[in-house]
Amino acid sequence: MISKKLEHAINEQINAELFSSYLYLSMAAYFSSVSLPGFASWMKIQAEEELSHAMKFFDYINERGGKVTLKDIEASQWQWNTPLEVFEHVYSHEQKVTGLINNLVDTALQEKDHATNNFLQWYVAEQVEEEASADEIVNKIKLMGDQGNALFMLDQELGKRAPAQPASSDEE
Ligand code: OFO
Repeated sequence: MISKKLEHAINEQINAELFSSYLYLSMAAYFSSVSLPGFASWMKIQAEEELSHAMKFFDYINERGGKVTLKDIEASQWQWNTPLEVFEHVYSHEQKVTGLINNLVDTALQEKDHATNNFLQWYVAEQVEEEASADEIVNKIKLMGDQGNALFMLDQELGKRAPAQPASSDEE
């Protein structure tokens, strides 16, 4: 059975993952509004991935005999000025999430809950990927510029992203 302290901390993280999903969906809406369907599709897939991260925590709490409690999700920013600004926001947001996951690992270790520590390692690895992919896109936009042909090509490239795979428990 999971401790009350960890149950509370993971419930907070479910909220943070749902907020990430909400934020990326808002970015998708922004890209649609400025006629960049490839960027919008990339963000929609990212929003789905975040939802699957929340669900993986949801299932874990239940599996460990805890109780999921869902709270209000903070409203997301909805306006940005350029694609570069959006992806810099994604990168800094992911760095923040990495900090939250690291705090969860610290709590699991303090509680001597090795099963939860083991479960959280999937998220530790995932955050490395999430930061790297956001950083890569930031650098590409900086290199190519976010105007005219370069923007069109980037939009085509991001539109090729394959749909999110569910973050199921058997991936661990
Ligand atoms: Fe859930 O990984 Fe991004 O935030």
